[in-house]
Formats: sequence, structure tokens, C-alpha cells
Amino acid sequence: MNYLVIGLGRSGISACNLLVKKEFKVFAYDDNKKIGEELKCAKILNEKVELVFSLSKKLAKVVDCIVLSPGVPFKKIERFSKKNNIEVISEIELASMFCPCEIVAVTGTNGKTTTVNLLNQILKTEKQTFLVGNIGTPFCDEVQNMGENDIAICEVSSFQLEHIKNFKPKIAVILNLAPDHMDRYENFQQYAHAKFNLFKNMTKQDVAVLNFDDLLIRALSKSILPEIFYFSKYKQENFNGIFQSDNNFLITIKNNIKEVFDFDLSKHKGLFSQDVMCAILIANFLGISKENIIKSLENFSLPKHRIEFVDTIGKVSFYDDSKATNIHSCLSALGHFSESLVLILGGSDKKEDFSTLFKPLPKNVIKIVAYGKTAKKIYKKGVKSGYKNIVKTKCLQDAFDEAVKDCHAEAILLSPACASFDEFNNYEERGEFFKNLVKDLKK
Ligand code: UMA
Repeated sequence: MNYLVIGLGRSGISACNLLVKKEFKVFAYDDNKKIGEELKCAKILNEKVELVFSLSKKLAKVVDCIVLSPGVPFKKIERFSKKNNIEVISEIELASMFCPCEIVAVTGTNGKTTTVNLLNQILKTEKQTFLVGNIGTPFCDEVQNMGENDIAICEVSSFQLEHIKNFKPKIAVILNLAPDHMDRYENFQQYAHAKFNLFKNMTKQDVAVLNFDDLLIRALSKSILPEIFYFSKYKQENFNGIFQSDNNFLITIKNNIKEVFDFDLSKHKGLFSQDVMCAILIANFLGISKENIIKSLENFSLPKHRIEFVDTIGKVSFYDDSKATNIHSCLSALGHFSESLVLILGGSDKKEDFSTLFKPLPKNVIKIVAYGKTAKKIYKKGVKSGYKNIVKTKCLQDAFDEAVKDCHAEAILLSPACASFDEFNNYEERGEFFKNLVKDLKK
């Protein structure tokens, strides 16, 4: 079997190296022609990988399967793969072929990273876990270290789910669905269907954990096989799953309260009830003690760049929510603030409709500074929606300066609602840049 890996970022490198270890012949391609050699020189990419610089007829004759990196749109290779009848799989599919243990997979538009981190923190009190996938550590990196009784906690994106064949989690979660990556999908439905691909190989013996409050998820769940458990922010009758009631989270099966978890969410800014509910429910399924679940929840600190408190200068507190790369995520963040806010947002365009940001915009957002490629678009929608105090700037540095100038708000929040690629390599870099601006200001 000969493989062609397309895209030599984190996923592609990891796939190449795993395939070489498994003694397959590996070809590798990246639109950036220099990257392969550089990676080989730095010994990041195995020297046995054969670099190719075009998707030629000659190559097609010797390749049996393509491993497509999540960031490379299928459209780019569709002709090549279809014309030559070459199967296309994603990197998580490849890893799962060698995975000896059960997989818990988490997807959704927002909250994936927090949920898998939380779940990991709880499960590792009693089990050996591996946290992999979209979170940053490719599944292929870790799969060889996994044993039969371990648990692979896998954050999965719609991109990774587009090309699964046999990937089969034991437990799979969809946290929520809102428009995202509209630059890649033709419409929201296509994106939602990519997410629901998650269940395609799951059977009645497997478990789906779904958001009861999301009507689209509930509608689409009618077509899936695994046993469904729901989570809801509200008390529910006739429902198997978990719901929140004040400071309690209650697991209920056929109207009987099975377990009560006492946890005051209001003391944990940035932590969402959906993340907590999923983590509790799954940990409970997997037999983790109530004591360890509560202890882990109490000790949990949020991942970086997710409503991360940076500092207070004078009377103004600064928060970095660079992880918010879509409108849904930005609005969720705003729900955590009751104090007056200046909101900084913008970046590269994911083709979302910004009127959906302004309609439900909370009143405590007293000023908006839009920046980057989407600044004009956001500004126009803001003005059209009747929002008065909005300013557009060129880049994040200018936006920051504008936000701090005569600031009357209690907090300044970077929650961009856009991807970072117009100015940065990723959201982490954007978040670090913002935090450095705060540091410099303090000096
Ligand atoms: N490339 C091409 N042609 C293209 C596009 C990219 O050749 O048309 C090449 C680039 O030159 C580069 C490589 O592909 O060398 C990059 O590959 P990639 O974009 O797939 O990125 P990776 O570094 O492999 O990281 C991927 C995920 N990235 C994306 O889905 C865009 C990472 O998720 C993930 O952490 C990593 O695999 C490990 O599993 C990041 C992400 O932004 C966090 N995810 C999106 C999100 O969360 O919204 C889905």
C-alpha cells in the first residue's frame, strides 16, 4: 500500500512519520514547495518520505490512498483523486486504524477544547488518557503509545470528519452547531452534515451525547444509531442525560434522578455549563468516582486564550479570547460579562453574517473596535444595525490603541469572531500578541 500525504503541517508530518514506522511507502506534497526539505533538514520529517512537487499522472499510478490534511480543502484534489480512483482519508482515520483503545470524540462549533481538557483532567484521575486531535497533538503522534485499557480523548473538527471511513468512537459528543467555516462549505447544512459524520460507524452499543437545547442537533439525531443521552441547561422531563438546576448537575434516567453533582459554575468565569455537563456525564459512564469528578472540576483552569484574564491596569481589566474564531463563540464569551466592555474583533473573513452579532449584542458592550480584513464589513453591519459607538482600524495593534484611548469601560475583551490568518499564523499567536500589548501598556 502506497500513501500520499497532502499538506505538511502538524497533521501531515505526523501521518508521514507514522506511515514510515509502519513500513509503508510514503509520498508527501505541500503547496509550499520549500517546506518538505526544511522539515527533513530539521529531522522533523522522516528522511524516508519521498517529496513530490506536483500531483502528476505518474504519481497517480503508484498511489493507493491519500491522507489529506484538515486545512487542505477537498476541492483542491477532487479531480486528481476521482479521476484516478484514489481513496482519500483524514489523519484521524489513519490513526484510528492503529488505535487499540476506546475513543471518546468531541466535536461542535464551540467549546470543544475546553470540554476535552476538562474531560481529560477528570478521567486521568483514574485512567491513562491521551488528549489528541484538533486540540493540537495529532492523533497519529500518540496512537503508538496507547494501550488497550487507555482512553483516547479526541477533539475533532468538521474538516477531519469529512474523510473518515471506519473511525468509530465509543462515545461521541456534539456540543452545538452554529455557522462556521462558511468560506469552506457551500452552506450551513453541508457543515452540519460533516459534523454528523461522526456517528456514521457507531452502533447501538455506542453512546452519543447531544445538546438537547439545540433544535437542529435534535432533529438530525433522529437518523443516528448509537444510544442517545442529552444535556440541557434546563430541567427536563422524559429525558436520559444530564441537566443543570441552580448549582447542581443532575443525571437522570427515565425520569429518575440517578446522581447529583454539586458545583457552583458562577465561580468559574469562562466555563460553560455544556462543557461541564458533558464531562460529568462521560466521566460517570466511564465509572469515575463522584469525588474525583467534583475535585477535578473545582481545580480546573481554562485553556489559554479562552476568556483568559490578562491583567488589570488602572480600572480596566483585559481579557484574551483569541480562541473565539466565529460569531457564536464571541457571543458566548460576552454572556460571561456583566461589567461594561470594549470589544475588539476582526481578522480574516470566514464569510459569516455579522448582523447575527449585532442583533443579540448585550447592552454592556459600550464600544466596538473592528480591525483587519473584516473591519469594513463589521463596521457597515454595525452602523446598519444602529450600533453607534463603533470604530474601524487596520490591524490589532491599532485596534488595541483605539480601545485603550479614553477607555470608560471596566473591561477590554479581545474576542475576534474571525480567523487570525490575515495577520497571524494562528489564534495562539494572535492571543500572545494581544497579551504582550497589555504587558507593554503596563510598563
Ligand atoms: N496546505 C497546502 N494547501 C492548502 C492548504 C494548506 O499545501 O490548500 C499546507 C500548508 O502549506 C501547510 C499545511 O498544509 O504546510 C498545513 O496543514 P493544515 O492547515 O491542515 O494544518 P496542521 O498544521 O496540519 O493542523 C491541523 C489543524 N488545522 C486545521 O484544521 C486548519 C489543527 O487545528 C490541528 O490542531 C492539527 O491539525 C492537529 O490535529 C487548528 C484549527 O485551526 C487548531 N482547526 C480548525 C478550528 O478549530 O476551527 C478546524
